[in-house]
Amino acid sequence: MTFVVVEGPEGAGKSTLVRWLGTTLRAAGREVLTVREPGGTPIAEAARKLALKSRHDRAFAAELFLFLAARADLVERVIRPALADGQIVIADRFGLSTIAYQVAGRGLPQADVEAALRIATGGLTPDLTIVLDIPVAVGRQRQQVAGKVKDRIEREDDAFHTRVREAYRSASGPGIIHIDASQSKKAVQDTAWRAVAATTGRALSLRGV
Ligand code: T5A
Repeated sequence: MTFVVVEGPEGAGKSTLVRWLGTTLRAAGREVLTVREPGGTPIAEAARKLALKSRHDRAFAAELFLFLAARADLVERVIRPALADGQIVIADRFGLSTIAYQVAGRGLPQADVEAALRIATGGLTPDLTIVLDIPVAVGRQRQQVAGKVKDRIEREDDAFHTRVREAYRSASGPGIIHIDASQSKKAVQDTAWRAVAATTGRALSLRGV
């Protein structure tokens, strides 16, 4: 069981990389589950709609708990069972998104958010977190070219998204790697693949497989 998370600002190429890793690992004979946050269960999809699409103004703490409600349901009902079943789980966003957007972006207190995060995840942490870095303007342009309709958070100004980007750039800790996502898709995939192969290989050998 290996838990891989792909993180980064808007338009960095997370979904593209998650799809590619899933396809490539399956082709290599691995059982893989890909998920995207927020979402992946009926409750999490409902929370996603409220967090990103609702026209109603909300307290920033209310927004935080919508993302955490989505995560709690996804972790308990989908991610943990898949990991227990021996699958590789690849998530498009996880806890670092909450630190980047709700702490750095919205200004909520980090220690309190981290405590709430632990409740939502039951302490589950990724084996590998791949942080894609992209300048705000380049990410926005990629989304525009892809025809993406802006959600509530994407409509925030450049100062907000610059704080988010800087939070990602300063993220460090066990299993966190950074990739310059302004490179070609192939260059990003090659670097990510080396990290995933090293992580899944280590996890497998630890289990004596
Ligand atoms: N949020 C989420 C919080 O505030 N707190 C939280 O705790 C969580 C979990 C989710 C929103 O919720 C917020 C953050 C977000 O605002 P979303 O709709 O799921 O929103 O959207 P994003 O995660 O932001 O995903 P995007 O689709 O905007 O960006 P991606 O997934 O990073 O980019 P992707 O892969 O769709 O690629 C965009 C375009 O770029 C191209 C792709 O082909 C595509 O056209 N591309 C590249 N082009 C050139 N070179 C490369 N290397 C490329 N890689 C991809």
